[in-house]
Amino acid sequence: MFIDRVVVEVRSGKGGDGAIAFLRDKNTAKGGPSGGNGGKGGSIFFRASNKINTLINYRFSKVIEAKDGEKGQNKNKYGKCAPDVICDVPVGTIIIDEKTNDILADLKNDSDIFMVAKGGRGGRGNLCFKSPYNKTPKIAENGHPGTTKRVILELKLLADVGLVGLPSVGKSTFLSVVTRANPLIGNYDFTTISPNLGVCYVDEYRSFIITDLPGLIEGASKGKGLGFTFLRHIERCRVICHVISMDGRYDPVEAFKIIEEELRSYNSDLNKKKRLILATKTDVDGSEENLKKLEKYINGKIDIIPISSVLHKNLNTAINKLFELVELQKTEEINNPDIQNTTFKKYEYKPKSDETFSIIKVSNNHYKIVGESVEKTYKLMNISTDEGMMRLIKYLNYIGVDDKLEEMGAKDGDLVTLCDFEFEYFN
Ligand SMILES: Nc1nc2c(ncn2[C@@H]2O[C@H](COP(=O)(O)OP(=O)(O)OP(=O)(O)O)[C@@H](O)[C@H]2O)c(=O)[nH]1
Ligand SMILES: [Mg+2]
Repeated sequence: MFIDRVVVEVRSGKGGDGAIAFLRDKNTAKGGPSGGNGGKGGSIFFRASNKINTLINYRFSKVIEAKDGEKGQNKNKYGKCAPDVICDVPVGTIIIDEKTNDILADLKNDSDIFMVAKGGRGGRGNLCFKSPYNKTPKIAENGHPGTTKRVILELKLLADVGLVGLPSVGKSTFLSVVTRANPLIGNYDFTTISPNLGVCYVDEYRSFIITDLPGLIEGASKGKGLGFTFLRHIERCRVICHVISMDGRYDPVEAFKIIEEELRSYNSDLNKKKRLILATKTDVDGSEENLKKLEKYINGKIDIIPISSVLHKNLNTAINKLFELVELQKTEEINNPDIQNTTFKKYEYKPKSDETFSIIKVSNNHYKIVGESVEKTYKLMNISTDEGMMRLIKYLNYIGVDDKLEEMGAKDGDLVTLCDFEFEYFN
């Protein structure tokens, strides 16, 4: 109905493994360690785009994968980083963690972007582990694994245009001729019992979404007929499109007044929405009179487009006009700061334990790890052996040192010290 919902699995890439290598050429027969770092795995992002309106593409590609980073090589050559994957979703998409039900991001504006799965960082090559204690380390880190998670993409506020009118005036028929929607159409009242949605293409690149709402009758705002449940959907539509039949069953001016009154009684804010009138069934005998009557009453205050869905008359004019109004409304939304307060829930750094360590920024490119617990653990490790060094690296990783350094803005190559041990930061 009004919620498009898909579940997708995202898998970011693993970081490339660091290399173990030693320089061996005719000038340096006994050269030192030269294993390069692995490349970063690709991350996955969701980006809001005004160019698309539905999540339909994600119904077919249920798994989104980024590539792994390449392995480090000898002569200190870094492995290549894998490209990030950016997936466009419609503006208004909410991203929810399937497991925890947490809202991870609410992409409200065009170009809002959210990293849903971070690529693993590359492992350090053995060159990084060279130290006075261990001049020829034969160790390298493996690349960090990527993240796999299942997320729900949910899109509310789908309809740009809501077709409103009395029953049997041709709302669903119009929807069916300007979109690929296949709503039930019938020569009896209340054929539509829940709204249908369709994407209306102005051309290859421009489109908007229309919904046919169940027919409204006098008293709908007080709960009469079917309309009440669906009146709230009109609140979410950008443009209200009155559908008034020229077939003479209802007086067109009365029909317009009834609908306006119901909208106003439901929520007076609906008055502010942009409107267009579609005068339908202009192929029926006597329709000219009704059209004239309506035009006289409206007196140019709202554009009236006479159409016939049966004869496909004037449909393009109606589509273009509706698109114009939707775009106008979107521009106003962009300029209105009230509508612009995008709230992101970002990845937050969560230390495994608060007391384990903290990091001090000593200078622009020097960070110091301090803390009773981390220093004590360090002293228990024998880093003159490859195994001991590896254990230390894994431990620092485990307690979240790398994440914290990243959060503090460390750059590749920055010096990080812990007591008398030093190493280079690498992300
Ligand atoms: N002659 C003529 N008949 C039309 C036209 N458009 C729709 N109809 C007919 O009008 C009747 C009602 O059409 P619907 O599209 O179901 O009307 P609706 O407004 O969606 O009705 P509810 O869902 O009941 O509110 C059907 O029999 C259609 O074939 C038109 O342009 N010309
Ligand atoms: Mg209908």
